[in-house]
Amino acid sequence: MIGKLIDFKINGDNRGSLIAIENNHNVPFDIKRVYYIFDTKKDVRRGFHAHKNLKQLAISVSGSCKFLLDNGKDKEYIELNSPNQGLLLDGLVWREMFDFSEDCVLLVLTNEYYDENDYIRDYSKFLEEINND
Ligand code: T46
Repeated sequence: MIGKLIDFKINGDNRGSLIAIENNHNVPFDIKRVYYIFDTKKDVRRGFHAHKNLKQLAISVSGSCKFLLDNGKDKEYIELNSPNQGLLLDGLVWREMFDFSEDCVLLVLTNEYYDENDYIRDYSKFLEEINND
C-alpha cells in the first residue's frame, strides 16, 4: 500500500467516544502542526501535489472524503470515513482529495511547520524527483 491506515483505539462508554493521539505513540512522529480542511464545496478536488519530506496523518473526524495516492508507479484510492482511522502519508506521494461530504472535517497532523518549498506542485517534476530518488 502507498498510504498506511492506522486504527485508533476508541475510549467509549455510555456517554460517547473519545480518541487520544499522542506523539510517537499512535502517531509515528512528533507533531509540529495541525490543520483541518472543512466546508469543501461540492465536486471540488484538492491537493494535486507531493511533499519532498513531510510526514502527515489525515483523519476524517467528521464525514468522509477520498484520496487518490500515486507513487509514480502505482495508484490507489482510499476512502476516509471514520474518526478512528488515520491515513499516514510518508515519502514522495502525489495526492488528490475529492468526494468530500458536506460535513467532512479532514484533520491533518504533520511533523513539520508549513513550508511551501517542500511542495512539488507539478506532476512532471514529481516524476523527475521519483526517478532521481
Ligand atoms: C496536503 C493536503 C492533504 C497554510 O498557510 N498553512 C498550512 O499549514 C497549510 C496546509 C496551508 N496553508 C495555506 C496555503 C494555501 O494558501 O492554505 C491554503 C490552502 O492550502 P493548499 O492549497 O495547499 O491545500 P490542499 O488542500 O490542496 O492541500 C493540503 C496541504 O497543503 C497539503 O500539505 O498534503 O492538504
